[in-house]
Amino acid sequence: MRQIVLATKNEGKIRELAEPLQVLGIEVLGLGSFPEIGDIEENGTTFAENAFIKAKAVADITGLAAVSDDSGLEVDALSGRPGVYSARYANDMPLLDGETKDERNNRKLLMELKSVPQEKRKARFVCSMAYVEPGCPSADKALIVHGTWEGRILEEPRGTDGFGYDPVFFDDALGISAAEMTREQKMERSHRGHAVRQLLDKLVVLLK
Ligand code: ITT
Repeated sequence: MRQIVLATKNEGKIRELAEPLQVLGIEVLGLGSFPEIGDIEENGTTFAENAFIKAKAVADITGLAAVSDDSGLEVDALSGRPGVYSARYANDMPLLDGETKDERNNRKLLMELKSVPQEKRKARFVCSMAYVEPGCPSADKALIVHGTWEGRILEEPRGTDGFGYDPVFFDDALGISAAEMTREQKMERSHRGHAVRQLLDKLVVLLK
């Protein structure tokens, strides 16, 4: 069976990505199988660059093809921030007692948008996903796909499922937050769902 390494440490992404890739008859290995892989510096300026950097690093170290996901939230009222810095957005603020990093990001976001009215709270999730084989010389030789998800930022978190910014991201079509969706509903609508379906379509052809 063909093996692919899922090049992410984010448990939320692993929950959403492992299954669709397995459907293709691929054995999906996590980074847990490769403790020698340390932190990979994401020093790209775009989601696509960072996705390539992560997948290439993992493919070259493991000798196996790797799939990565670089994603984040672009908020119109913040001129597209936090964007590629979404994971590190609130690192400048101390964690409150018992608070997770995701909760701190959401707290900062709601603070920054405090005086922004409903109609100006538009935002989108963006995802670039890369499939990279060992020794791949450059991003233009890799398989890179993209997905987006339009929505708006709530005034209070809603829901307990999902991860990251899901509790503050509202989907107008379903009338619920991303953290109130089942995994299936979220994958149907989300940036990651759109990207992974494109990736699967292309992989079916490539791996034939
Ligand atoms: P890896 O680099 O190990 O994959 P990461 O969490 O650092 O994990 P990114 O650099 O891509 O991943 O940062 C993505 C940020 O955007 C992070 O804060 C996520 O919580 C958030 N994010 C991405 N997709 C999301 C989703 O579907 N729902 C909520 N938040 C999401």
